[in-house]
Amino acid sequence: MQTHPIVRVLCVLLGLLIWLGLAIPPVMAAPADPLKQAPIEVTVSLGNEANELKFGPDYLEFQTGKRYKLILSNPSPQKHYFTAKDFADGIWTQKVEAGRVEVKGAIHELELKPAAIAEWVFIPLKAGQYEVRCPIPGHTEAGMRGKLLVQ
Ligand SMILES: [Cu+2]
Repeated sequence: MQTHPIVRVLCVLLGLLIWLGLAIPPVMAAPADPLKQAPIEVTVSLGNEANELKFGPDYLEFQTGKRYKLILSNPSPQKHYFTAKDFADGIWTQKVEAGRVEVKGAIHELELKPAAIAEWVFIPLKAGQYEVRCPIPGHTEAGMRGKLLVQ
């Protein structure tokens, strides 16, 4: 008994549709995991070799949802702080790495002794304009302050 030509055509079309369905990857890809984003590196120095009381640079911009690695260094001959409490309240800190130590959890303030380097990895969550300063007596007043803008 012969199969009707229409049936054969329909079978070929059905096979083609099934094959296409398997061959086409899902259109909706999962959103990128922010934790898997390569961090955007931002470097700030606390003071400088000439012992000037300032941050370099003293203005930084961030975007919510992006992953950052803020590299803090102190090239000056005295200790300094990076104090940005409101900024720190609006970010999610993944970790702070300094030397062979990694600290996890909320961080509000870092103290860097001369020649120290610390890396702060975080994702900004809340837009706003924040202040960073060094609260050692006289330092903020002398110019050790900066602005942090989160867009
Ligand atoms: Cu200072």
